[in-house]
Amino acid sequence: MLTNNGFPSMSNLGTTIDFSPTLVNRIAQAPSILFLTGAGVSAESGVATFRAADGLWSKFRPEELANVDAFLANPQMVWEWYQSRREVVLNARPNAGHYAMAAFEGVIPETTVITQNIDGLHQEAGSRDVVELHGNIRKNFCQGCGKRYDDVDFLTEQLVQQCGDCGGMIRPDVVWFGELLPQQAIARAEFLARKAHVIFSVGTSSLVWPAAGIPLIGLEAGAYIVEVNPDPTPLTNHAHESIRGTSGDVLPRLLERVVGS
Ligand code: BJW
Ligand code: ZN
Repeated sequence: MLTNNGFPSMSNLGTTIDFSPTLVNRIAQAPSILFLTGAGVSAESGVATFRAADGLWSKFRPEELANVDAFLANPQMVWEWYQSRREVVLNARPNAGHYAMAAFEGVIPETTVITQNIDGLHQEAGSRDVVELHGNIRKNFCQGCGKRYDDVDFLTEQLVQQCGDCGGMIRPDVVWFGELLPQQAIARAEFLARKAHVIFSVGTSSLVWPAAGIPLIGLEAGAYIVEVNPDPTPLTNHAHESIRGTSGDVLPRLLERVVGS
């Protein structure tokens, strides 16, 4: 039984999932696997997703909040929105899905997590190799001169902060629509996708690019593509397998199945 790394004992799990032998064998023999994750992975930690009926974008329009023009036009509004989300993230804890992905490292040492999430929960769960495509809400930088403010805790600041060097506005270190992804992160993600033997797309709607293209790059290079999501996405028709369920439910069971194989 696997109870290391903090994720729950499998003995209490209810109905079984019949994972395909092909999938189990592929994972057991894979020199490297890759998890591409999205907001759904943190849903079971209480962090809202974006595009669900009750998700963030149902209450707030992305074009008003998640792009640089919105920030320049109304910095205070955007700052407050991120402050409220920071509070949620800092109070959230990793869930069984995060812990299972971290524990896969004990089975396949070359396990990488490429995440669109900005909450840092994969690292908190113990994943050692995490590539953040869309930044990290815990960090900040100056919109004017780029100076980093990573170690400054702005959590209690209600007003948008100004840079001590240039007087510019300080913003969260997240990637907004129309902005380039951190070049090193996307380059490494594409490199890893080309060499991974199994790629999991977990908890993402596969709508936002270039992240949505990562499994497709892997597919072209010969990887076995597996989607874990309660709902279909544009990736579904390209994936070798789609497992309909939540990451916190499916991934610990899959890990146990692979370890027991
Ligand atoms: C569960 C679950 C459970 C629920 N378990 N699952 C090519 C074609 C078309 C457009 C473009 C393109 N290339 C670039 C673009 C433009 C744009 C884009 O993709 N637009 C599309 C939306 C049309 N991309 C960009 O602008 C990117 N920049 C860029 O490409 O620069 C160069 C360029 C610029 C302009 C033109 C061309 C090139 C930047 C993208 C930045 C995205 N930023 C955000 C906000 C981050 C900050 C913040 O948090 O506020 O990132 S948007 C938002 O979406 C966030 C997420 O990371 C991202 C993805 O969302 P995700 O994670 O998939 O969440 P949801 O809510 O959509 O889905 C959750 C899923 O989980 C669902 O499927 C559920 O079913 C499932 N689920 N519970 C498992 N328990
Ligand atoms: Zn500055």
